[in-house]
Amino acid sequence: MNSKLKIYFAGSIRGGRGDANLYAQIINFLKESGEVLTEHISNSSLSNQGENLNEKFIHDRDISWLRETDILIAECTTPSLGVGYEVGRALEWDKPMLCLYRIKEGKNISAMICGNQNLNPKEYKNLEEAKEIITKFITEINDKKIK
Ligand code: 6IA
Repeated sequence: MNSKLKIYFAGSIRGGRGDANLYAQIINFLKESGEVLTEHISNSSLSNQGENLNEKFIHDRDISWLRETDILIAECTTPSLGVGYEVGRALEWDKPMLCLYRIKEGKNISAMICGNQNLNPKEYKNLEEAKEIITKFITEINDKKIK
């Protein structure tokens, strides 16, 4: 029997919370396909200062989730050092990943993300399009798991 797909969703916290609602919608959609380890990223009460948790605790917990996850889905429109770091670590560990981004005034996706095909960078315009891209990606992952 297949175990539930573990999904690490990465999105900006201290980099800015402008897309927090969108993260929530993406996470809700991802929950139909597996277990989202990082559900707190959509928490609307999480400001760009975050929770008052011990920072080492947050780092170590997130890295251990990243280590155990089956896939990483990063929303990269709002530039975030943390998201960039997670993408880099996940790449080293050969985690299948999808880096979603929108072209938005005032936000320019880094060439270090959209210039590396191994990160699977995908531009999208709206939630519906993001869902289509995610569905295609997760279907491919599940097909590989079955084979
Ligand atoms: O640099 P950023 O804060 O934008 O980095 C965001 C990314 O780092 C997310 O994808 C998270 O996985 C991770 N991350 C950063 N801060 C937190 C956090 N609380 N809780 C969980 N994951 C986090 C922030 C508390 C802190 C501000 C005291």
